[in-house]
Amino acid sequence: MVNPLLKAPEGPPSDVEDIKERSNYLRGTLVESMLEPLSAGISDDDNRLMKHHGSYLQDDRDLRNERQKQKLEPAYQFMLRVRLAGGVATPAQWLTMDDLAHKYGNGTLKLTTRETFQIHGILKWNMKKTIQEIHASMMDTIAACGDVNRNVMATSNPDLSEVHTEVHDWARQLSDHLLPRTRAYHEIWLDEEKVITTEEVETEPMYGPLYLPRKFKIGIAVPPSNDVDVFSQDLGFIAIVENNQLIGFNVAIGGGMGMSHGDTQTYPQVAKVIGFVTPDQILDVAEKIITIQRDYGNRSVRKYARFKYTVDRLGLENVVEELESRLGWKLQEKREFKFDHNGDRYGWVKGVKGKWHFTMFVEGGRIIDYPDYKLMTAIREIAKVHTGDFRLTSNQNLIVGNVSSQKKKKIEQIIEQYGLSDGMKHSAIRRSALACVALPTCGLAMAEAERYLPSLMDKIDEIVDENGLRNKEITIRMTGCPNGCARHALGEIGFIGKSVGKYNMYLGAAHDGSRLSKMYRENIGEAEILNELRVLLSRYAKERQENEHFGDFVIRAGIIKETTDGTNFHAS
Ligand code: SRM
Ligand code: SF4
Repeated sequence: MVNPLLKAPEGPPSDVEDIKERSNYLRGTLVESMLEPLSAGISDDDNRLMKHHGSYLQDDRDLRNERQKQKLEPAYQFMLRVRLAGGVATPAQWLTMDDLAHKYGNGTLKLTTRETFQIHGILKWNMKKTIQEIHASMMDTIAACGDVNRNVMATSNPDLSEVHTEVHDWARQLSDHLLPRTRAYHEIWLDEEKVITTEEVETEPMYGPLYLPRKFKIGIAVPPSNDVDVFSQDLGFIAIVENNQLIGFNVAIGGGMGMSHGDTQTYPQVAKVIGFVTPDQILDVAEKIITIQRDYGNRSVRKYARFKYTVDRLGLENVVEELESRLGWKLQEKREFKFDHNGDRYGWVKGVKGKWHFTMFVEGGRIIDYPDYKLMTAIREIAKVHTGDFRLTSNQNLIVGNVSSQKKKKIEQIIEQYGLSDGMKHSAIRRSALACVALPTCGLAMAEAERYLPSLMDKIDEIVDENGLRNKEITIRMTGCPNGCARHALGEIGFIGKSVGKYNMYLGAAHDGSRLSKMYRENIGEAEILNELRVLLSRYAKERQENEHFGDFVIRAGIIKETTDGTNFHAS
């Protein structure tokens, strides 16, 4: 039963709606575009569809001006993102990704903030081969981007291994259950023969022919770790564990990070907990929530189309009522839970069944061989002997997971030989820092993030040391634009790129990822950032209460006003 009072916003459909409608279930003219020999790029329309296949056309922005001067087309290349539910990959899959990055990409791998791999720099002519090799390694890139449910995240840190295994399995099931049903991907990239020939017979039972108004994201957290930033998800599940048994999940809806500079109708939002469900109910809950967004999301203006705006516009209670009506049953009362942090816990930890897990710090999530730190080679060496798994964390780090006691010694040797535990020598604040990709590949970046943050952190570390805060975990999040790919608004200190070298600075998010930050300074460069931090961190060192986190301190000390909800994120 659909509530007749609920309505989608009126207005003409956006251009992307039109492209999807004409695409014949995400096919468009991708086959022709990929074969077109005169350009390394593809048409705008096909690029919109390409996202649903896990890829974006990009160009190397470092080369843009020079190529323009030379009247050459931009240095087109593709970014490819893998669907990897819960971020778990086998050693063989790791080796495939490493190999593909060297053969067809820019020789590096990016571990993303949603627990998966990206390869940058793939030329059009190599895209099909790359996707086929990923497929042969039992992975795919379907729905890694686009107006569909994206990679499903799950808490990676394996201190409670048995529950984690179950939770990862639910992440996989959600990911599979919510996949688009079109065979377009298989036909275009894997040369599957087209069996269905008319649009009448091919259907998308859940999404419909227009898919969703916008991307949709799901994450599962296992308290006390909120590493997946469950409140930033369109749909978050919080595992409820009693006597070491997973009894179900609290359901949280309507989170999201993106916004646009200067448009206060766009804002980051935290998801709200609406009730509790048992494990066997989560597929149904996810599906029905997605259909609510399908039916009521804004298909006219994409920047207002995320589910968080749908929830805020319709009203949380109405959305819950609609959900229960579609489910045909009621959610149970939400259960108690407590998060401590949203970061990773580094080093070795012993899980169940005698298996060990090693979490390593990967700055900016970039797997690369630096001149004096052969990170990529080291992990390749581990993958060659490892019999457990790799877990990509939502903080862009890596866990060598499920190491048997027999293999531990060998893996420890490699870790030592290549200095993989050296990350632990960094300050806790540096280990808690995230940066999105930004320049040179991201077409939307207004400022640097991943390439710049390490040098800024060198300077912040000096301030940290001057104030005796080396072991104090404070989360820092930097993004090259307000889209928030490193979940900037949930960093105790956040930086959003405004223009080259200039950032808006945010303070006051909760250390456990439950409260958003607020803007503290606008459009400042490095000197001002460091001046501000010198004062703030010195005050924190002297005035903080026992166990008080930085994000809470700045509010108590009256330095910044608390953001109680996304709708007052912009209020000073
Ligand atoms: Fe993101 C768009 C990279 C996580 C919000 N994001 C992009 C694009 C594809 C740029 C574009 O549209 O042309 C970036 C590609 C850069 C590149 O060169 O690789 C990009 N996003 C990333 C990654 C790789 C950042 C990273 O350093 O890890 C993350 C890949 C995640 C994944 O594996 O699926 C990534 N993006 C996020 C997150 C964090 C999360 O999901 O937990 C967010 C904030 C949460 C959210 O969605 O609300 C995020 N990305 C966006 C947005 C803003 C969406 C909005 O609501 O307005 C955009 C722009 C858009 O969609 O129009 C965007
Ligand atoms: Fe690009 Fe902006 Fe996302 Fe950074 S936050 S990767 S600059 S879209």
